[in-house]
Amino acid sequence: MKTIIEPFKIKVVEPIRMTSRAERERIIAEAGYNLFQVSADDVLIDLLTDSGTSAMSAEQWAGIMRGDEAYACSKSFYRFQDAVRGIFGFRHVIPTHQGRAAERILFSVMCKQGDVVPNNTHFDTTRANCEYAGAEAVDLPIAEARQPAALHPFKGNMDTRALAALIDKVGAERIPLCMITVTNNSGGGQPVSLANIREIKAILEPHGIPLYIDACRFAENAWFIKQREEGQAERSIREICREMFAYADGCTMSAKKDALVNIGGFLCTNDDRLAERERDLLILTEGFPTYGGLAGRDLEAIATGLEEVLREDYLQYRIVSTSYLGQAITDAGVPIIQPPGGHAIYIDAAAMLPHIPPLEFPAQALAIELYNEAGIRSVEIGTLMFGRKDPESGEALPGPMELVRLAIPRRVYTQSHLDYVAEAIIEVYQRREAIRGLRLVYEAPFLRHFTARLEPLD
Ligand code: PM9
Repeated sequence: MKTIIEPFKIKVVEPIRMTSRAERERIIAEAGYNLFQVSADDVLIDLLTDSGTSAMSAEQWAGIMRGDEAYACSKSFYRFQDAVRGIFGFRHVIPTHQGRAAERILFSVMCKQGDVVPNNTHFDTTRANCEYAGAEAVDLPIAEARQPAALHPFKGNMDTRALAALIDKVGAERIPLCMITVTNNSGGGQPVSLANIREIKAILEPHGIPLYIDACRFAENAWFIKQREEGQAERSIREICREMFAYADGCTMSAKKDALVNIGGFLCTNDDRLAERERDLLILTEGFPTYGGLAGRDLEAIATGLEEVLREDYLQYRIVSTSYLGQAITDAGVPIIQPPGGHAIYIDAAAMLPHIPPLEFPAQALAIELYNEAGIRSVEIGTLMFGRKDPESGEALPGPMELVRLAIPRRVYTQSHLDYVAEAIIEVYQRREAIRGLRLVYEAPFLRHFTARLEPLD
C-alpha cells in the first residue's frame, strides 16, 4: 500500500472555529502583529509548537484515572521510573515539571562562572539556563547545518573536530559537561547519528568530560537512525535508543515532546553524588523526589507515552507526515531547510522574500501572511527572536537566519489539515512579491518576540 495512514482512530474531537480573512486581519492588527498575542480560539491550525500539544491516547487517559496521588513514593512514580530506565538506562531518574526545570537543576549543580558547555545547538532555554549558571554556551553544529538547502542525512551532528579543538583551546577543566540535542531543534529538527554520538564520547572520555543528551525528541531521532544509518535497519527502536543513551552519563528531557504528554520532564544521571545534590535542589523548588512538580497522574501518562512513542507505526506516520508537508511545498518551489526535520518544517523566509531586508522582519511578515491567508499560527525564528542591539553603537543587528517554523503537534492533525496548510503556503508563495515588511513599535528589554508590537510598513 502506498498510503501511510494515521495509526489511530479519533474518539474525542475539539472543534475548530472558522474565521474569515477580514476577521483575521482585524485580530492580528489588534494583537500588534504578534502571533503569541492571538487567542488560540482565533487560530485554525496551530503550528506554534509541538511541545505539550500532543493528543493523549485512551490508555494515557486511563492512566490519568489510575494515578496514585500519594505524596511520597507513589505507585505511579515507580511505573514512571521503570519506563524511563527501560529506555534510557540511567540509574537516577528525577521527575521535573518540564524540560527547563531539569536544565536549571543540571546546570546549577554542574556549572560555575567561566565554564564552557558545548552542544550541537543549544535550545533557547538550555542556553539561557547554562548562561544563568555563569557558563558560556557554545554551539558546534557541522558546517552543513548552517546552509538551509544543503542535504545531509544527519544534519544535526556535532562538528567533532571543533569539539576537540575547543577542549584544546579552553582546557578540559573548564568543560564540566558536553551536551548533544536529539533531534537538533534549533538546527531544523535534524537528527544526530549513532556514529556521531560514539565519536563525541570517544573525544570526551580521555578528558573525563561527561556527555548529557537533551532527549526531547529521542524517538524521532532513533527512527531517522533506523532509516538512514548503515547497519541499523533491522534493529528495534528500543535497541537503537539503548545504544544512543549508553554513550551518555545522563540526560534532560521535556516529556512535552516525545513522551506524548501535555506537561512533564525529567533529569537522569548515573552519578550518585550528583544525583544527591540534584534531588536536594529539586526539593527546594519542584517538590519531593518522587513527584518533582508533577501529579501522580502525570507520571502515569508519561510512562504510557514513552511506550507508545517507540511504536514503529506511530514513528513512521509521524516522520512521513512532516516530510509530506515539506515535500508538498518544496515541489511548488518554496525554500525550506532540507531535508525536512522530524517535528517541524522551517521555511527559509530570507530566500523566499529577498526584497524584505532582515531589519524589516521578513520571517515575521511571512508568518503574519500565513495567518491572514488561512488562520495558520507558526513561529518566527529570525530577527524578531534573535536580533540584537550592538552594545556600543546601539545599532540594530539581524538574527543569523530568517525562518518560519511550522511545528506539528503529535496525533492532532490529519492529512487534510496538512493539505490545507500546504495549499495556503503555496498560495502565499505565488504572490510573495506583494508581501511587505514590518517595524517594531514596542519591544521588551529581553525575549522581545513574546510581547513585541509591530505594524506593517505600508
Ligand atoms: N521546546 C519548542 O517549541 C517549547 C517552547 S520554548 C519557548 O520547540 C529542546 C530541544 C526543546 C525545548 C522546548 C526544551 C525545553 C529543551 N530542549 O519547554 O521547558 O525543544 O519543557 O523544554 C519548545 P520545556
